[in-house]
Amino acid sequence: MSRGTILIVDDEVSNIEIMNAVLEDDYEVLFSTSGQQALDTARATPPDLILLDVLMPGIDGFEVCRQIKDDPQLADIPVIFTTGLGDTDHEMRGLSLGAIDYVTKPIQPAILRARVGNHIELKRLRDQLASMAVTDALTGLSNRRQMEQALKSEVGRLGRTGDWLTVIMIDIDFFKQFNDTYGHPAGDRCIVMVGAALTRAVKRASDLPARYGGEEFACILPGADPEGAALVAQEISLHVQSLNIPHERSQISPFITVSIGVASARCLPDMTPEMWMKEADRQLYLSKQQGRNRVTS
Ligand code: GH3
Ligand code: MG
Ligand code: MG
Ligand code: MG
Repeated sequence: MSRGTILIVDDEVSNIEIMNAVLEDDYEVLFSTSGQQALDTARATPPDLILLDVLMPGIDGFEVCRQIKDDPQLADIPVIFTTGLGDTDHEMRGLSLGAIDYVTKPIQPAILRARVGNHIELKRLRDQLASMAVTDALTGLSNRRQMEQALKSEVGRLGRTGDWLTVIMIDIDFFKQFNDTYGHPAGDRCIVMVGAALTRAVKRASDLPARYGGEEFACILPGADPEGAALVAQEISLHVQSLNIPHERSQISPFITVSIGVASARCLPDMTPEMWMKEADRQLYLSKQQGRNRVTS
């Protein structure tokens, strides 16, 4: 497990030295001696926690905190103010800006260590929860929630530029018979392998393979035109077949196969995520109807 990174921001080097001595054994420590430098460092190397001095020449700590909380890339990083301004008004102001805690100088090493430890642990749990909320536990792929969120944002983005978008739906053929023949745990292993094959078949960093539910998968390919989409869909089909997972009760092949539906078009401003899903699903239904183990677009 990574140790966690802490950014210490203070215009007085002696303060940085005191805090660094408390934290360096347990964390990676980064330093900034001005507000602007702190913002630059945080954007370049987002830390897990920021210890932020209030009184600094140039941009003060309150303003740095405001800018951090305004920046979607940084807003989740916990900020602890470290300051000699121990009065209630200043503490209230810091907390109302979104800081998670307030530590007064002179620094008490044990208190600083404990508070930082608590907040780092909370941040770790929060990150873990956020990642679990968008990940399918069985396959490690994005889950339906993440996929729908990504589709919504792509439909909005590409709807403005009129660029190509492709949505692919994938469903394992005769999977009920597979479970009945080989058992549910083998069914689970089959789903994991198909998910991995799907991941290998998509090429671009912006492509999003996901487990949509049960034995159904989906793939969003931003920018992929019908020709490119058909190639990826064929790749998926071939990758799954070459897993050579025996399926003696499949009516169409001795091995596991998938049926695929492809919706690929220029994204227009009045299109909705639901329209894209419906079209991909309709094409998938046609693949099933026409005999399975095929791609329809
Ligand atoms: P078709 O070719 O028409 O798709 O037939 P099918 O049998 O695959 O379709 P159906 O939707 O009737 O069955 C899907 C099966 O997938 C039923 C369900 O028990 C199984 N299934 C869904 N989720 C899981 C899972 O997480 N693990 C396992 N092992 N099986 C699952
Ligand atoms: Mg200062
Ligand atoms: Mg199904
Ligand atoms: Mg099926």
